[in-house]
Amino acid sequence: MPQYTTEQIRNVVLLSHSGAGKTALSEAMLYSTGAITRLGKVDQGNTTSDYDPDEVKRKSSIYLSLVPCEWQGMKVNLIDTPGYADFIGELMAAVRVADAAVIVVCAASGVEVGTELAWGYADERKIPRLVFVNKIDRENADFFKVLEELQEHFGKMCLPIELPIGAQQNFTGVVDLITMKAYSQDQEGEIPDSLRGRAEEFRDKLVEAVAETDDDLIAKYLEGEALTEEEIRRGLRVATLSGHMVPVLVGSALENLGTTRLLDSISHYLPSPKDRDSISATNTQLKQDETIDPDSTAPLAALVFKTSADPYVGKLTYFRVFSGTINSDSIAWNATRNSQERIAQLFMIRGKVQEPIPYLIAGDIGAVAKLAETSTGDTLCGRDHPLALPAIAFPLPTMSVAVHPKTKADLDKLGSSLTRIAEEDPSLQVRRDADTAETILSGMGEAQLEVVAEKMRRKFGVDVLIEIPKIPYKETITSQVRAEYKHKKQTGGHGQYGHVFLELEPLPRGTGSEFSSRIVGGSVPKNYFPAVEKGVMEALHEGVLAKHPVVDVKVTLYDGTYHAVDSSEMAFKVASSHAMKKGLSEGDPVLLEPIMSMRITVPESFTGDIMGDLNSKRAKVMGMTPQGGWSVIEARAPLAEVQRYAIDMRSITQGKGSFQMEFSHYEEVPAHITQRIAAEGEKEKGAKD
Ligand SMILES: Nc1nc2c(ncn2[C@@H]2O[C@H](COP(=O)(O)OP(=O)(O)OP(=O)(O)O)[C@@H](O)[C@H]2O)c(=O)[nH]1
Ligand SMILES: [Mg+2]
Repeated sequence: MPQYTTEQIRNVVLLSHSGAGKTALSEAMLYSTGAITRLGKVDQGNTTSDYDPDEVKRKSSIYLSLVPCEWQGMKVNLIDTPGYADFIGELMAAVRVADAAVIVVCAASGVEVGTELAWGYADERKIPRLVFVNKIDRENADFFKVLEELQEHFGKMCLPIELPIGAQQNFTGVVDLITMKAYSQDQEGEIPDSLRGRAEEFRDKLVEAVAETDDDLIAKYLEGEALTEEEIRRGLRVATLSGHMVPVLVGSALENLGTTRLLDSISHYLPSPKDRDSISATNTQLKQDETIDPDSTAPLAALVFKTSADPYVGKLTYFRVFSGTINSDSIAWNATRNSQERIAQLFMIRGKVQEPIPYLIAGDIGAVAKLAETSTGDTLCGRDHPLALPAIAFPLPTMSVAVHPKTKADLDKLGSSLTRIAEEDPSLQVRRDADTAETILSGMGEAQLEVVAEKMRRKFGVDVLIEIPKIPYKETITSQVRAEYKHKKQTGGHGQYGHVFLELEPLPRGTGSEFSSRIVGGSVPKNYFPAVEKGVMEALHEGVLAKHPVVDVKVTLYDGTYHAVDSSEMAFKVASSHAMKKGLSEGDPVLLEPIMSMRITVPESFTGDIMGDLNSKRAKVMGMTPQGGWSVIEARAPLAEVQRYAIDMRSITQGKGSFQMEFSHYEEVPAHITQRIAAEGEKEKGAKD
C-alpha cells in the first residue's frame, strides 16, 4: 500500500443491528477495491472480517475487525463490528477510534433495536454518518418504507442521495439524485420514466436541505437559481460533517451492488482525521490537559483499542495514532502505566493478515506485536512528552456464571486461560468467590460467556462447564445469647479439660465479627485466650443453618474453668467451638443474602412490565425518573432473583433496555425462602456424601 497523508484517511466504523450485512458489505468493499480477489460469504465462513473459528461457526461477528481498503486516492480504514448486544464492548472500542460511521439497515427489516443503539453510540461520540440501506435485493425489501422509519426515528436529516431502481429480484441499479442519472453495474443511463417524478421530488428536498446549511447557497436557491453539482456536494459534505444531514444510500452487499458508490460517498462526505474537533489528552508529566493535533510531526499519542492473542505473532496490540508518527523498531512510552515499550515491526492489519509497514502517521490505524505491559485503553507516546488519551469506556458486566473445570488437568489451566481471555476482552471480568469457592466469570450476556467457554476449549484445551453461580449467603444471629460448654475427657493418662462461657451479640449489618474476653479472677488463664478465639473463629466459618459463613456477631468470653493438669489449648478450642454451635443455634439465626442495587433504563412504554417483573423478583423500587422517552428505574433486588436479569430484561424490552447492577449490602432472607435454601443445602450435602 502506498503512503497516504492524514487528509486521505477515512476511519469508518460499520454499525448495525446484528445480521443487517456489515460483514458482507465490508467484504464487498474489499473486493470492489481490489484488496481481495475472491468475494467471501458469511454463510460459507470465508470472509476477511469473520475469520475467527467461533465467528465462522456462528455465521456472525463476535470481534471488531480491521478491513482497510484503498479507493480513489483514499485509505479507508473500515472497522467491522458485531451487532449482537453481548459483544458491545468491541463496538465501543471501535467507535472510539473511528471518525465516522456507516449505519447499515436491512431493507426488509428496517430500523431495529440494534440500529437505534448504534445511532445512540454514534451520537454519543458525535461522529458524522451515512446510512446504507442494504439487502435491497431481498424479498420484502422496501426502500421508501425504511426511509420513513429512519426519518421517524432519527429525524428528517436522513435524506437519500440515491434511489433504487426496482427492488427485490428486480433491483437493477440506482438513480443518483445529485447527477440525476441512472447507474446500473456502473453503466450511466437516463432515469427510467417511472421513477422520474419521485427522483425530482427527492432531489428538491435534498437541494433545499443542502442550501439551508449555507448562507450563499440559500440566497442562490431562494432566487430560483440551480445549484451546481459541485455546490451540492460541498454543501452536503459540510452538513454531513456537522451532523445536520445524514445521506442515505442503497444497495446489496451480497450482490455487490452500490458498494463503490458507498465508497465514493465515504471519501466525499465523511471526515478525514483532520476534520474532527480537536481532542485533548493529559500531559502526565505536567499533570495538565493539552489539545493534540492530528499532525504527523506533533508529539506521539496513540490509543490502544484492542489486544488479541494471535497464533503466530503472539500478543497483538491494535492502536490508532491520534497525533504524531510511530516507527517500527523504536521505543515508545506507555503514559498510562509509566513504562517503556519496545516497538518492533509495525503492521497494517486486514482481517487476520498482517502486512509489515515502516511507520504509521497521525490518523492511521495499525498494530504491533509482543508489547510487554500495554493493554487496551493505554496510550503510547514519547517519553519526553508523555500524553494519556481518555480511556475507552467499556460497559460493566451484567451477567455472571461460575466456571467449573471438568477434570483435574482442566482445573490447573483454568485460571491462566481465563485471565488470558479476559485480557483480550475488557468487558469480561474474572474473580474467585472465596465464600462459594467458585471461579466467577462476568460479562454482557449468555452468548458472550458461551463463546469464552468455547475459546477455552479450542485455544487452551480446557474443558469447562458454565453454570449459574452459587449465591454467597451468610448467616448471623438476631438475639443476644449466652452459651456454656465443658469439654472433659479422661482417657487413660492425661485428660482433656476446657470449660467456657460465651456471650454472643448481633452486630449491625456489615460490621463483621469480633472476639474479646472479659475474664475476671483468672477463671480461664490468659494463655488459653488465643485457643478460645481460634475455636470461635472456626465456628464462624460455617453457620448452623446451611453452613454459610457467619457474620456480624460479637463474641465475648466472660467465664470458664480450667484444670491445672488436663487443660490444654486444644481442649479450650474444642470447648469454645461447641459453645459457639450452641450459641448460634439459640441466638435466633437467620440467613443473609446479597442485595444488588440496580439502575435500569428502558423505553417508557416498558416501565409497567419492568415494574411488574421486579415485583415478582422481591425487588424494592427506590425511584423512577422519566428522561426524554425513557424511564430510569432505581431498584434493589436479591442477587438470587436477578442472576439472569440480562436475559429477562432483554426479552421484556425486546433488547431495548439496559441496566447496571452492583453489590449493595446483605439483608435477611425471608423465612419461607430460608427453609427452601436450607433444604437445598441438605440435599446437596446428601448428594456429595
Ligand atoms: N439477500 C441479501 N443477503 C445479504 C445481504 N447482505 C448480507 N446478507 C446476508 O445476511 C446475513 C448476515 O450478513 P452479515 O454480513 O453477517 O451481517 P452482519 O451485520 O455482519 O451481522 P453481525 O456480524 O451478526 O452483526 C448473511 O447470511 C448474509 O449473506 C444482501 O445485500 N442481500
Ligand atoms: Mg458481521
